[in-house]
Amino acid sequence: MSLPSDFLWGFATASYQIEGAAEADGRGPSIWDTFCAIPGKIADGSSGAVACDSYNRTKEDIDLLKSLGATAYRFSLSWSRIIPLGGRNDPINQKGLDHYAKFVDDLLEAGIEPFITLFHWDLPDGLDKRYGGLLNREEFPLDFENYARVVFKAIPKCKHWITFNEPWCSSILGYNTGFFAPGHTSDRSRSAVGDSTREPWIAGHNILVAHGRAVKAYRDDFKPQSDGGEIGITLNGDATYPWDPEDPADVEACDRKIEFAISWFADPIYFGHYPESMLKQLGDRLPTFTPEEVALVKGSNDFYGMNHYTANYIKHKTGPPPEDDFLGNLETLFYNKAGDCIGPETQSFWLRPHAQGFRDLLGWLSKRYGYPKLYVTENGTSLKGENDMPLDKIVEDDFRVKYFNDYVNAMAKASSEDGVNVKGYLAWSLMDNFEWAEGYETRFGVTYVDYEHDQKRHPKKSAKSLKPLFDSLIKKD
Ligand code: GBH
Repeated sequence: MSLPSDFLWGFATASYQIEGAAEADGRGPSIWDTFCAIPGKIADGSSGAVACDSYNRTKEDIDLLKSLGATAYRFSLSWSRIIPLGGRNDPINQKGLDHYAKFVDDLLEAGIEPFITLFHWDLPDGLDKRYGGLLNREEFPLDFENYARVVFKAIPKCKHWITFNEPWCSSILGYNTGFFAPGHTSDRSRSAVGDSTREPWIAGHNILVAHGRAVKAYRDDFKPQSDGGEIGITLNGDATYPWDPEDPADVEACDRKIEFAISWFADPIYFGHYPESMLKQLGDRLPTFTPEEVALVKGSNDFYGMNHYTANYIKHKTGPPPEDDFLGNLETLFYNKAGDCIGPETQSFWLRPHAQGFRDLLGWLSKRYGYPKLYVTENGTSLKGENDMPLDKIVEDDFRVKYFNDYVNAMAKASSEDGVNVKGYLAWSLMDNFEWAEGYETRFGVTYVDYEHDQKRHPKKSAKSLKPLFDSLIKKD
């Protein structure tokens, strides 16, 4: 069991979750600044206004990465730091751009490969207000392409680009359940605007086209001079097992669940069309690709970015699904028919460790999409009750150590025994941070951040567990 000699590993974060400095150096607001200001949207009433203050602590963060032995770091850019109003005719904020260019220089100087995510959910609020943000089929892809070009030009030394993080979340949580910014939903007790039956599928479609435009721009005008630069999208998805393995309808629902989560985006990217199961259930609520859009989207991944955390048992539902269903007419469960539990509880209601699922899903994806080059761009866990423990207990996070150990070993088996072409792994997350609608109550970091005491960082046991693990698995040439 091993990983290839050129395998990169490290940690991941996202701009709104760690940077803070919300008004520094000319940054404009994002939809998350606006969303957090609405009472009731964030569990602890907090926001990313200060977060881990990483905007002002780049040296400290790079020193931390170095001390943990990381060879790669994935972070995202705040679009509204670079173009405060967001659009292609709006002014560029040179200070914001310089900040990220310097950060990349400093990472490279420290021997750490940067992986930049262009969009980790923090859309400039100006674009949401101006034309409905992700819902605008004409404007949004053009503005995203422009933003991407500005960044490609300013940061030529970065060789690994991720266009969008988890478009499923932006679409479903942003426009169906309304749990995430901008909070649209059909539920009028929670939002004055939204159509859960249509908007998520429109947002998803426009993200795909925007991704395609940015990839074309990179390949046409930047990749040739980049000495091996590459670009792809990051998709999230959980592993699935039938609730009743004897029931063919449950077995089929397992694939359908992954299709509604992952293939919604990956099928257009690899095959040029939406999955049959989605067309069947959603009909004309799923937008149709124009030939120009297909040309942009099909074949637009240099690598597949995989975010993965957990697994579910899947039970099919009978009868027609409600119009706002986004799972594929099925239930996701933690217990199967025989009463087996998928994994232990964590602080996140949706997350139960089940490492075999990682290996199985790596295999499923590789088979469906022709064994593409793949980076695991996020994997990690929260820990039940961690936030309420004393610091000396928090830093002894054996549960997280075991999670990483089991998941990384499962990945190494997929690599050496199942033909999976995985070339990198970024643990979520370098440090505790703003966990979106859950605020600061749920911690995913390998480093404890003391929000009461000047955001001081305390590495946990898990932080130091990854280097020996990868040292033992990566082949030496
Ligand atoms: C990642 O998403 C994010 O990229 C990262 O920013 C975040 O901090 C990290 O997870 C930890 O949460 O029952 O409808 O509310 C992980 C994938 C998909 C997990 C949506 C939570 C909630 C589904 N996420 N899921 S719902």
